[in-house]
Amino acid sequence: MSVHPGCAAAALEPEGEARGPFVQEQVSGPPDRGRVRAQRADSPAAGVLKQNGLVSRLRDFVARFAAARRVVVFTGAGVSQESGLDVFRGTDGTWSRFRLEDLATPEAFARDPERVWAWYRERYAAMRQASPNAAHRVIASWQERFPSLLVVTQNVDRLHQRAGSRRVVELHGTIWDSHCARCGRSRPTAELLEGVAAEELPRPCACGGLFRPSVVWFGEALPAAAFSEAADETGRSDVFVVVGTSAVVWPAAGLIELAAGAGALVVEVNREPSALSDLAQVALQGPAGEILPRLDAELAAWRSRS
Ligand code: BJW
Ligand code: ZN
Repeated sequence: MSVHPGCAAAALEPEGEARGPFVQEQVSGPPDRGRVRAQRADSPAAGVLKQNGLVSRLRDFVARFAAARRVVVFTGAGVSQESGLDVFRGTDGTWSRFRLEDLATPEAFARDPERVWAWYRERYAAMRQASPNAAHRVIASWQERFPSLLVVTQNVDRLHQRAGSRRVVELHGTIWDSHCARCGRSRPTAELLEGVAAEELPRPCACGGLFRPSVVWFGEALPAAAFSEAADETGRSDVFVVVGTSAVVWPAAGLIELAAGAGALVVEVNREPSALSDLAQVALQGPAGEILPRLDAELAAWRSRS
């Protein structure tokens, strides 16, 4: 079953009494993986939901989620978009303005470290200023519902931690730390940038090497311990919630296939259909900062009823 956009809440109203602006319509797929799309309530499709049994299937989804013992939330840049941070892909994304080969590869840094640092300095400033949004807060609150909850993020902004998430795996590193590209010595990015003019490089390491942000660039391996913890938990998860990622960057995106193959209920939350929409059994389409609070309300309502 796949649900668009953000309609679990409406669909879980008593049959035929969908709340809010959306109703659902089954448009395709076998019985156990039918695709459901939301329509405006005034569309000709209104009322279809009651006839095809989707309400009870959506109830099953919330029931299965609420009963989960092991939950993994996997996030990408979209979860921080409502905190004012840029996503990478799409018409407004970073890669529509810059070439990733100039900014996010070790070769780019070797060629032009000033340019790479100028970009990271700007992003670091934006990330420092940003605050967690409703999506980060709901995810953090799920630790109380699901004590073993693990957040696996591709983001380098630390907004999950700032929202209170305690178990966070950073697959692509963090912008808050930097390390020497030669000897590996680590320093907080804030210290490196303090008192350094915008166009200058941070002071080099004692070994003479250049410091660089501790993020994972294209062609670099992901931190082994982080990836292995993420993969272990993913393989054991009952529910795997994917929020705000285009799911095109590997090996991170492979976790979604791992979850689906291991039998987890894969739930997608995204503004748009993505590369993984076919793998997800439930796809909630809309801004994460709106969808996750609605989903959370459904989980709370389910718990209080049962
Ligand atoms: C909303 C929303 C809202 C918007 N609400 N939703 C096949 C197999 C394996 C690897 C490869 C492969 N083919 C190619 C590769 C190599 C490469 C790769 O994957 N390339 C693909 C692009 C083709 N992978 C790598 O190089 C990785 N390393 C590797 O493979 O190493 C091998 C190795 C082994 C051993 C030794 C040595 C090497 C490394 C990948 C590193 C990615 N780095 C970046 C930059 C990080 C640093 C930084 O941030 O500064 O990571 S690139 C960028 O993409 C960043 C992100 O974490 C990552 C993923 O992007 P994300 O988060 O999905 O963002 P978007 O913008 O793509 O999507 C946002 C989504 O949100 C959209 O869907 C919107 O609709 C949605 N959205 N607003 C909800 N409000
Ligand atoms: Zn060094």
